[in-house]
Amino acid sequence: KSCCLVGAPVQTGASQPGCIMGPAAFRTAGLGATLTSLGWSVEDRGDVSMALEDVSPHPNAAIHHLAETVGWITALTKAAYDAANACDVPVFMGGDHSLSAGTVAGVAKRSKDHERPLFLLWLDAHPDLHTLESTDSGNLHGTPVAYLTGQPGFEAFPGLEAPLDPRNICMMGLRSVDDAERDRIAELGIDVHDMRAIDENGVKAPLVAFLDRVRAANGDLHVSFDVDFLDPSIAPAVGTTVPGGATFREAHLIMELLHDSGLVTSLDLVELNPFLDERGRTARLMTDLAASLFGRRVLDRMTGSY
Ligand code: DIR
Ligand code: MN
Ligand code: MN
Ligand code: MN
Repeated sequence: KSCCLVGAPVQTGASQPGCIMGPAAFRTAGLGATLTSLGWSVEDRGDVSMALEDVSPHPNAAIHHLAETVGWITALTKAAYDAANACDVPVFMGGDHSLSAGTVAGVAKRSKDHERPLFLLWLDAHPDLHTLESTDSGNLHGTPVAYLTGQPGFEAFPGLEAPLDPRNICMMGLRSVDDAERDRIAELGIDVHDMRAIDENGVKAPLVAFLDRVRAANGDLHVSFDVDFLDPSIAPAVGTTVPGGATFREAHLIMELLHDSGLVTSLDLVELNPFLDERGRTARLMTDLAASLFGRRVLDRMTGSY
């Protein structure tokens, strides 16, 4: 089985700089060598680069870096489509979460070519469901899921060839949801497991139920993993920490169940800001979590601490 690494050094969707260093931190943490050691054939396709798009300013004055974000989404849609055609499982190393508007659009186009429905597992403290009208922060990393499900108000973004069915999305880990996003979750019928639900039910039952749906539909599965899904005590290198996140064991169990399912066809690792960290701790944790998704088992795991 083959996987390819694609760097997406995007930081214009976030409020503070640093995610530009994410792909370099994943490479420094040895993501490629780790996946090779697990028996995968790995190709590092380098970093995608962005060309500024000519977009007019949006009436919502809070929005910043719209032209850059549209440029990234355009470039990443194409890069993700090409990567999904070049290897079994592309891994997109971010970069802030605005990049997923491009990576998911690109892999969705490939799923459409193969007449397979695309499912999306969104591991995040936030639902990232703002439209350009509803965002108060103006940080475009808060918008990809609204764009990908074809919500109105994204005229400035590239036209979507294959919008996602909101019923094919499962979100886990939510604990910071804005009012407009809360309304949209209800309206779209997205399958949401917030931290309260995880506290009560654990991660296994809801994840297995979702994976059963993916399998029954013969679907492709994209996993979008925001560092802030994790508790800040184990993953401090992210610009938007929210207390009460997933534990080390919950996160590894999710990755192990995903591996066992054999269903994952693409992965984003996003929002890593190595500037906020010490000694690459969070990059190394994210790399180990990716290793579990690619087949490392508990009895093979390295000893040591973060
Ligand atoms: C907030 C935070 N909902 C916003 N979103 C973040 O700015 O729209 N997403 N941090 O990852
Ligand atoms: Mn996010
Ligand atoms: Mn988040
Ligand atoms: Mn569910």
